[in-house]
Amino acid sequence: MRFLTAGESHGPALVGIIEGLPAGLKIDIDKINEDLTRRLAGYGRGPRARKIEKDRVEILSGLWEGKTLGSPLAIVIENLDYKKRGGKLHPDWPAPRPGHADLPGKIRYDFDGYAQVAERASARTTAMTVAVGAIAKQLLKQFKVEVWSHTVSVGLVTADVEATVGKLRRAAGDLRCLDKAAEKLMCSEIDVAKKAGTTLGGAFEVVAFGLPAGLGTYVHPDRKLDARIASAVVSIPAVKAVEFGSAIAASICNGQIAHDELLPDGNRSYIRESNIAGGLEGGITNGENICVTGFVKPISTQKAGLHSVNMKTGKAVKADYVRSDTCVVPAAGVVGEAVVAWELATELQSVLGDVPLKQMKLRYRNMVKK
Ligand code: EPS
Repeated sequence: MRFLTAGESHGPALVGIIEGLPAGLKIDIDKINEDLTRRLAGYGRGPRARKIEKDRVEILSGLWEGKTLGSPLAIVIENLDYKKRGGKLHPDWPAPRPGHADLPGKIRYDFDGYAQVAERASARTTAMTVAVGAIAKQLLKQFKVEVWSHTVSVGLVTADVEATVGKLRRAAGDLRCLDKAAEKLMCSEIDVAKKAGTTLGGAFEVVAFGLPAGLGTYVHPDRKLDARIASAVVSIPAVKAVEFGSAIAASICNGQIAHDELLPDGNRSYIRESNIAGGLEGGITNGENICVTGFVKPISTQKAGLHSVNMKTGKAVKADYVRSDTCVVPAAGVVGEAVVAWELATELQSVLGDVPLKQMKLRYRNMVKK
């Protein structure tokens, strides 16, 4: 399976093509739209996500009576902001925003402005990532695999939670944080940051439940499932670091307490009482939940502005501001679910083969029996 997306932030639409989905998968459009709505939500989102965009997918090909044909799925999400502005190009600005792709992007593509960079470098494009991931989730659901996320921290406030599938399915609220006392504090921190004209980062955790042991491989670096998931999570705009399980804490422990030891289960097999590795050992699933945390920097567009240079006059200025979000951590978590789901679904298909869903399920039954 593979996918491509296209579309600019202020263009008419975002477009996606998924190629290689198995035939016979019933696609629930409402479920895709639910994820799109979850991505637009969250305390600290800016005026465009809150008031202008109402993301909905239209699927133009690849379906027959709601089920996949095995042919490419063409997906469209309209940018309502485009209509609102009458299709006018977004005006350019003279001083690049430090932290954004503005400056390196202009150098890379030899543009004469920054708007041309920001159109595609915008996190707006993650709406299509979420639509593609929502379809991957529907494929995984056929194998009883579920992928969810929650907000772990915003600024200095960290949640104290154990994320279970039941809790995560129901995770709602302003920031999709499972620790409601921490969520309240996070919202206050966002208010303070907004008032100061600045932004806040944080962390989200994505958890995949129900995966069998043995997916992925150690035989080549680019095929290691942890490496692929890490790459996918870091591809999300503003995500600058990734952690599997409790890797950061483990890095300061000695080897006696940094691993998930095996205990006999009384049935010639084993159990584990911890998941420090986050469900992956040697680039292969070990049967525990996959737990991956994405660390989000505070977004660079901010009202108070950062020191920059007006490249037309050479003068010191503050970077321009039009509108933006104050905090995007919960939205990034929904994108995290999408990219993790995609990696897991493609891995599962590569193991089970490019066959219709019915056959995939038969093969899966044999695989998990062993
Ligand atoms: C974004 C800048 C803002 C955000 C946008 C991401 O858009 P604009 O420049 O039009 O104000 O609103 O996020 C979304 C619209 C979205 O759907 O997530 C950026 O520069 O990344």
